[in-house]
Amino acid sequence: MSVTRLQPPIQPFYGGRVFSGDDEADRGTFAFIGIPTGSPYDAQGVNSPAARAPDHVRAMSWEQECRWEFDHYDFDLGGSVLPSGAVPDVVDHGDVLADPRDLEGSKRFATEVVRSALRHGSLPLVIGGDDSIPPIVLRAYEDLGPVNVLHIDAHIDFREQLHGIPDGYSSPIRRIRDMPWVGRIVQVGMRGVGSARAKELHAALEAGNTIVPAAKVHDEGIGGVVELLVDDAPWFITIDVDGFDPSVTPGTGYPVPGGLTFAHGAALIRSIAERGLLAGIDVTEIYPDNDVRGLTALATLRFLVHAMGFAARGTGREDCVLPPRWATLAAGTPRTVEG
Ligand SMILES: [Mn+2]
Repeated sequence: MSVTRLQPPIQPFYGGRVFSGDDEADRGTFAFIGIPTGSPYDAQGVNSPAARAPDHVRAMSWEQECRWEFDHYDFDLGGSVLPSGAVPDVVDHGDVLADPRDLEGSKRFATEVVRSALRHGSLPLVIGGDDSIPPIVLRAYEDLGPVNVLHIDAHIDFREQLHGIPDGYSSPIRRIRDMPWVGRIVQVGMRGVGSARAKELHAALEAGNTIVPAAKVHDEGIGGVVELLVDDAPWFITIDVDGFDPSVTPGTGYPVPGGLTFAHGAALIRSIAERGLLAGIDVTEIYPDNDVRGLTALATLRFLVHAMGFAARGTGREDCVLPPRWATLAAGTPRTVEG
């Protein structure tokens, strides 16, 4: 019998509600989900340094944003988090605590948690865990597709397998590429030793992925990448924090100099969300023990705030910010805005 379970949060993200299991009560606009364990390469990886990331981000949300002053002017958003000044309706589902004796079952459970959030009409905001969790998350979109994927990372993560394991943190984009409901994949931020040999790079290009090295963004600006995101099917954004410069996100396992800036990341999130096309977002490879003054949690928090704020502006709704074509597919009828 599996002991996989949801561990309720002590400090729910952004001062939100704790997932209750009651269908009506759990219909939040935003669903915060911690997935500390994915597909580890060894026993230590079950409880990797990144496993403590969800609480690290939750704590930063209380320190920075949860002073019950949600009507403050946010210069990044051009207003309060939600245009009305209302408090964002966040349901924190807690963390999926894996059963080390049944990792496959734990992964299926984690996918089910994301699927349930989508069925409740909520936009998933997922924190890993190491970079093996994106395929676990994307599997929840099977019935909703097509969905495009924007991948921000120093590494292309396109290994067919490593140590005999096909879905570890070196392979998430390969596994996502296998999913028939995934459309375009744009990968941004690659540099250094990109977690791949030349043959993996060629495989990713042959599979149709677009790869934009970090140096190209520094040379030519982020505008060229924004133009690659023209496809109007919804986009899921998967972030390995090592895609950003270590000065932005120092708390990670594999820092690489020359990464994307905070402004680059913000521009990418905004371009998708303000068109009403944000399908969800995950952030992986946050190592709280390596963090410096919480900067990594802070950058992550701000990216999530941008995602919430621009998704609300992009869809014109504050109660259900899923891409409009999906909002009606979610179970039940999206609640109407009051007042
Ligand atoms: Mn990486």
